[in-house]
Amino acid sequence: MKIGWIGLGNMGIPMAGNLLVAGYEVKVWNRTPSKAEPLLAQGATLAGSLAELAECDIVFTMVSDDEAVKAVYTGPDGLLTSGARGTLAVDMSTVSPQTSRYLAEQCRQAGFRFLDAPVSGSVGPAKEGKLVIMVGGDESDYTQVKPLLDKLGKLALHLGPNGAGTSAKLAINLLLGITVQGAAETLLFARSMGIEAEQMLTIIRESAVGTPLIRGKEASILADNYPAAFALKHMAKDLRLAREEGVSTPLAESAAACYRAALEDGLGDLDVMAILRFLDRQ
Ligand code: NA7
Repeated sequence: MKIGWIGLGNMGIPMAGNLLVAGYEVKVWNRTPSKAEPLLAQGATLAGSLAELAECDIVFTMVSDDEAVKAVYTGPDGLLTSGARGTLAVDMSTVSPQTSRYLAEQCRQAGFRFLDAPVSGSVGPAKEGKLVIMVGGDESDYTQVKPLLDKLGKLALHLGPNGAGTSAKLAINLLLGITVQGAAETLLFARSMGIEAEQMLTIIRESAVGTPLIRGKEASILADNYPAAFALKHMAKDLRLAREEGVSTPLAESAAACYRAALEDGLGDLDVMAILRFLDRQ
């Protein structure tokens, strides 16, 4: 089976790498081709164009946002210009459910099949093959790709028609955004009353609200250093997309505004936990 992989950012590199480790033949494409180097060293081959990848049996896409994914599929030199027939395209990017349904229709018209299959989990779980994968689309397409999803994640769930995967992803990331901001506010609140971060992190870790998420951020918080495992700009995007779906709950509104302000303050390329630095500045 020939596998194509489009998008070699923080997530795409370790995920495509896991397919190589599992023994699959993987051909890759990235807008900035130099980012493919680590995968070429692992045995991947580099595609000269997006259209070349349509000859693969399954093509994964893992790019930033709605604009990027539309450029890759329906842009002037995009995947769908190739005229290939029957290729299964699996979009693992986080985009709006509306965009997933649009891409599914564009794929259908071009003779491709399409699944939306975004993931929960950042760079660590991506490297370890422990992502949670939420899938929308035809069940038979899901069944075909499931063995590969099992190399990328610890759990893959088929949730319904196209758009169901991205809908579930926006929901889980709403909880992620609220949890991270909640932890940041808790630490600042504690500090204002003389409880230092190290002590408060210990209390959170040992309490019922301690989560692997916050545990994984402890070193960053204590060092005030936020290399992106999941970039803040993506969190701001996901909360914006949730609102565009008509979700309007009190915490969703508040978190969307807060992450947007942090993005405008220049923190977008840092990890989502940098919301702490933003709130501290306020
Ligand atoms: P990154 O590390 O920001 O990587 C984004 C990728 O998307 C990277 O390969 C980019 O190529 C690519 N990209 C961005 N815009 C375009 C356009 N217009 N055309 C083609 N390719 C593009 O994101 P992550 O890997 O952390 O996350 C990926 C998704 O998972 C995202 O939806 C998250 O919300 C969850 P570049 O290397 O810049 O040329």
